[in-house]
Amino acid sequence: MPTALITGITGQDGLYLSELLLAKGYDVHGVVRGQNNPKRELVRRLLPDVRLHNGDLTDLSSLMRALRDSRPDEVYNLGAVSFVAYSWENAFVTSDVTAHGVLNVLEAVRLHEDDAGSVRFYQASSSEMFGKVAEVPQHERTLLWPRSPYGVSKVYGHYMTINYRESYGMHASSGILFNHESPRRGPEFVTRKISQAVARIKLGLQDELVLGNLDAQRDWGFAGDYVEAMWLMLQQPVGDDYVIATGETHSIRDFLDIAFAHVGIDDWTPYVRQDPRFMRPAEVDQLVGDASKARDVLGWKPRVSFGDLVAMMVDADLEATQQGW
Ligand code: NAP
Ligand code: G4F
Repeated sequence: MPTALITGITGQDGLYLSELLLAKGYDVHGVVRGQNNPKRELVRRLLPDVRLHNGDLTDLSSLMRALRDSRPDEVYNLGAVSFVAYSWENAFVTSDVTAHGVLNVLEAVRLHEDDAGSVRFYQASSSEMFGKVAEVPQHERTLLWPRSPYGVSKVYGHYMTINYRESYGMHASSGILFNHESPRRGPEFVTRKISQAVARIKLGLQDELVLGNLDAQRDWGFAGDYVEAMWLMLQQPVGDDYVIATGETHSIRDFLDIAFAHVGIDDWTPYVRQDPRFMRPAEVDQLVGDASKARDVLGWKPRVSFGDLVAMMVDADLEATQQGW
């Protein structure tokens, strides 16, 4: 039975990846931070077969201990301060976790490998690294021009992963994932903020949705499809970098159109107000990825369309709101 260790197991992708690996027969271990993290119970409830280890990306020895105790064949580094807006106000914490945390995991794997042999490593890189995009669509060799402390931190982790591959011959892969969403998406991200609000407006519990920039465009896919690409990368003979995206881009307005129409509201303008509070110091205006390398080498392609993703999220929030979850 192969063994996997996942940082960020309590997050959206950590939960989907755990389910995928358990279904494939893996022994799944996860790193959970904090002395009283409420998400620990969530993982225990949803995934009773996963084994949890205390650890923090900023604490090298805790990661070494998690590796020693789990003895993984594959390590997926999904942990991060992942909210771009938050990263301007907490740039040092973001750098500690999202940048230097990657170095800590790579070091822990390298030192562990000296004793235990080869371990395959996955780094959660991001389309946010493309920032002020140099070309459309973006691919693996597109210039990186990050526009936030989060984006800069991801560039550090990305190049550090490549550096460990080249310096130590490590089987290290970097997935440059474009935005991916699901009913498990954190409520701070725009898609979930919209799907929750649409459900509440439909049910008469809310009458206004306050947003920032409605014109930014994102290449949005379904998280369940994207974790499959992570696994596929680690099944290849050598580590490499892959863009994972749908190849379609949509604005926040497009998302609003479909989400409101799904509950029978054709004109959302009376419900939506823009507030400078939600505008960013620097914006990433348009992201759209070219995932042809992943299609050709990994045989990966997205399954869930943009329209189906929006509908899935709104339906899940309607049910959750009605059930009082
Ligand atoms: P998420 O839901 O925000 O999950 C982030 C995870 O990181 C959580 O489990 C969180 O734990 C953990 N974490 C935060 N600080 C930590 C620390 N100091 N030590 C250990 N763990 C820590 O993010 P996601 O959407 O699943 O994304 C997974 C990864 O992919 C992240 O690295 C993200 O930056 C990257 N990414 C995401 C997307 C996307 O569209 N979703 C696109 C590209 C790249 P707590 O629960 O304790 O907070
Ligand atoms: O949903 P967002 O916060 O996601 P963002 O910034 O694209 O970052 C996500 O995707 C990255 C991949 O490219 C990941 F690496 C990262 O970890 C995260 O998962 O914002 C999307 C867009 C932005 O242009 C933002 O300005 O929506 C715009 N927006 C407009 N109003 C808003 C809001 N975003 C949020 N969060 N809240 C608003 O009220």
